[in-house]
Amino acid sequence: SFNIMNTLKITLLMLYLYVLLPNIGKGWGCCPENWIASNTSCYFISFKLSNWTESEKNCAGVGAHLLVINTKEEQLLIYQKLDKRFAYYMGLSDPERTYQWQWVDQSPYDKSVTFWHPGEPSDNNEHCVFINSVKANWGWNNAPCHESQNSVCEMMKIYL
Ligand SMILES: [Ca+2]
Ligand SMILES: [Ca+2]
Repeated sequence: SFNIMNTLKITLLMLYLYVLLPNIGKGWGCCPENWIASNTSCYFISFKLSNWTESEKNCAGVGAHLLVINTKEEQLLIYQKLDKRFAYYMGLSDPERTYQWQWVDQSPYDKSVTFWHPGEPSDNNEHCVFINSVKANWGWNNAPCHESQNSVCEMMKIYL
C-alpha cells in the first residue's frame, strides 16, 4: 500500500506540475453562452438596430464594448460570422469630430491594421464606423453616428 500511495502522490504532483499549473491564468478562458470565442476574446453579434452610442451602451451593459479590431486575423474571423446583407457598428469613432479615429477600449489606432473600403473614410459628417460587405469585400465605412445598424460586441475571455 505504501507504493500505491506514493504512486498516487507522484501522479497527482505530475498532474499539477504539467497540466494544471501551466494553465493557471491562461488555458481555461470561456465565453458566455451564444457568444463566439477566439483565442482571447468573446464576440456577440447583435441585430438590435441602434445608433452608435446606443450600440456601445448595449455592449457596456453586458460588460463588453463594441468590436475593436486589433489584427488582420481578428478582421477575418469576424466577417466570416456576419451576414453580408447588413452593416455592423464597431468600436471606432471620432468623438472630437476631427477625423482622429479612436477605439472605444483605448487601443492605439494603428493605420497599418485598418481595413477601410476604397474611398473611405469619407469626410461628410461621418464620425462612426461600421463593417459591411461591398461587392463581396468586407471592410470599414464611416457613417453618420445616428444611423441605426446592427453591431458586434467584444469582451475578454473569462478566466476561471
Ligand atoms: Ca479585439
Ligand atoms: Ca463613409
